[in-house]
Amino acid sequence: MQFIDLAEIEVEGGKGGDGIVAFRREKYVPAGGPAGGNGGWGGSVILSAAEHLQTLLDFKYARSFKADDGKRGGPNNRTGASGEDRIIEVPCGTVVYNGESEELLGDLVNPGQRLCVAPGGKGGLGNRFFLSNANRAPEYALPGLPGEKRLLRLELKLLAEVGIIGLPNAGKSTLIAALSAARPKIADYPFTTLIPNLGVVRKPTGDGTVFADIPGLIAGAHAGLGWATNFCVILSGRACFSTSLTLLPPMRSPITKPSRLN
Ligand SMILES: Nc1nc2c(ncn2[C@@H]2O[C@H](COP(=O)(O)OP(=O)(O)OP(=O)(O)O)[C@@H](O)[C@H]2O)c(=O)[nH]1
Ligand SMILES: [Mg+2]
Repeated sequence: MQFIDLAEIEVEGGKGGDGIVAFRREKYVPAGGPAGGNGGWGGSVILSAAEHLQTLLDFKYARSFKADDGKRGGPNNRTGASGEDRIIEVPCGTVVYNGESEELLGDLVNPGQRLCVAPGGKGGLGNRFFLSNANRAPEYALPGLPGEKRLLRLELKLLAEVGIIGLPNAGKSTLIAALSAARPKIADYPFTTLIPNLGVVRKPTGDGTVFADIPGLIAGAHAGLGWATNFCVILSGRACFSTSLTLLPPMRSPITKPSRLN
């Protein structure tokens, strides 16, 4: 069984700095010639795989990321400073797609692995660049180019063999806390769990089975209601599914016998 956490974000590289028009002005150097520097490169947006992240939840709130612009060129042929890169941390296992063309851009598997998703723009050329025999004093420079802008779709596959699904407040988190070392928040109100919690249930043989406590499902979840909508549940092969239901009156045990689905 795979739970796929999804997020869509917009990334934009920084604009390159503008080239400038300047001339060398020094004592005893008459007509010193053009000396306008080039603009610096715009910063890039870079995704970086981080071990401490487990989900794409952060991207539900922050969805737009832009790197710094490059600085303007300076006089005396000084090139402008490059813009700072914007590093965005994503969980290991995040697969990155272009949100418009659906093209696969990369798969961030190992901690520290990086992927440049929006390169910064090139800085514009200063007037020094245009010096030629035909034009000894060019009075023009080029503006910096814009950085690349992209819509990205991020997908994170969480692997679990057993999913605990049920109505909000049914006792799903209590069940995974009792079975495994996972310590999700448990409280007497619906939608306490907003993201799946994974827990490893040890078998007497020593090896473990990964359980996932899924946010409460409500009628209309397929149309975007509730919090479980971003975690598409894909059943593959012989996935085992245990259901927890709230029984009335509510003080009875909410756990029904696990059923097996193929
Ligand atoms: N009486 C009784 N109460 C229980 C049982 N299991 C859980 N509860 C209580 O039911 C409430 C909800 O439990 P949770 O484990 O947070 O429920 P949940 O299904 O994870 O809820 P959401 O994450 O909000 O969907 C808590 O107050 C629990 O203490 C049970 O077996 N019997
Ligand atoms: Mg819960």
